[in-house]
Amino acid sequence: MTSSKDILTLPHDQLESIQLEGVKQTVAKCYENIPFYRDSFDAAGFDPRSVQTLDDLARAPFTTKQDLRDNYPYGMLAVPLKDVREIHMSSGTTGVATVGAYTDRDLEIWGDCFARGVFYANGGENDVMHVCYGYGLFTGGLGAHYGGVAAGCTTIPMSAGNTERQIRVLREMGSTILCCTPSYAMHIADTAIAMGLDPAKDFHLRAGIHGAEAFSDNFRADLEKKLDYKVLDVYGLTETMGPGVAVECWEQNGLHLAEDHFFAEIIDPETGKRLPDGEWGELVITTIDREASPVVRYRTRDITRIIPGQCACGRTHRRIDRLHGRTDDMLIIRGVNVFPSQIEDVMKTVPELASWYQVELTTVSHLDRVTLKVELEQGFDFDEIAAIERLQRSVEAKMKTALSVGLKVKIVEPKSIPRSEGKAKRVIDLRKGNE
Ligand code: DLL
Repeated sequence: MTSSKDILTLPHDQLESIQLEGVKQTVAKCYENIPFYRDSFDAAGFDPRSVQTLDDLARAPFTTKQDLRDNYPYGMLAVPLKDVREIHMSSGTTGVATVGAYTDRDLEIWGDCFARGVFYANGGENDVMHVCYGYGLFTGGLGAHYGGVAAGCTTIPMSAGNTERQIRVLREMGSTILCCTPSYAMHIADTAIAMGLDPAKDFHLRAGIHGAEAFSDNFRADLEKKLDYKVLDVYGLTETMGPGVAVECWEQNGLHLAEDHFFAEIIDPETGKRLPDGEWGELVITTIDREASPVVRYRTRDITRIIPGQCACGRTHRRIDRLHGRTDDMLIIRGVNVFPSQIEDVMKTVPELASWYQVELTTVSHLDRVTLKVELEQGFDFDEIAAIERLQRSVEAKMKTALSVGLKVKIVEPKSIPRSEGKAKRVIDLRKGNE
């Protein structure tokens, strides 16, 4: 099927008819097959048969990440497990991950949605696509991979890591499209430069499809200069599919939502009320044709807006703006989602540590560096340097296991972290673009 290009230029009123039909089916299916939705719709007095227009959906209750966690592992499935072909999970928070399940058709649609990014980059069968998002439970690797295959690219499943090898393969295979997080793309570029190469000349890249974390316009300009290619932003989340929910086109003026598969609303995160196009708020997504893991009014916590008006590219699917942070305290560290509460959970298992801590995020050669400063519990000897160093290493190892991302632990003297009179400032984000 792969992105029959007609769907991308369908008049918007026709897209809305597709959305209305899909939304009606989604709310009905969720009510029938998922006890969580039956309870939540009943509790809110929301009758799924009452949806006659897209505005009517605003009466349905929201779904949150916590709801998905509470129903881990299979409570949110709308189909029997035998029909689920693949499972992904988002990096767990407080130990419980959220699950995204896919039927054969869901996988096909996923590939189709990411393939749009390839088409937006004017790509296809003449491209060699180098995928170094992580393969595994994270949706980045396989989502991009299915997209590359659906778009007809020669797709290279590199996964992340071993940067020198990435560089060798990029050069030798003549890769033309690079898919990874923007920070990893920058790290590849800088490592290549440090190896004495000029990636603008020695690589053959035309386009990068980068997402999973926010990056500034300056960062993008720097990346484009170093690699002599064009960077397209791709957005997505495990709870609604993975990468490909929205992708930027060659105009680089917002990300086209895949509106034939997702219905998007922007709400005021405080009041929950829908906001008009153009206003910034929280993105809420309802899946239209997701079979295994449909969601109704999922609160993404991501801050964006619908860009009013038509895109110069001529495609009719509405655009969201590049993301402006989140409404919760989730941190995205090298593409991995981390909640401060996960850090606290590990700290609680170590009796020598007090509960006062601070997480400092910095950027070192374009990659996130995380330092956790944590106070020693009173009564333990801070002057025992060797013991403190051993403790630091052991806490680092525990954090790495729990968070799937490495951080540096610095144990500091009791009472040395500044106390605040208001909310404790647990996170100091000194990363470029966040200062
Ligand atoms: O990060 C899916 C993905 C993979 C998107 C590869 C793009 C490329 P999760 O791990 O579930 O899924 O994390 C989802 O990451 O709610 C946003 O806060 C953030 N995020 C994703 N894409 C972008 C982006 C993947 N383009 C969470 N810009 C989302 C800024 C992004 N933040």
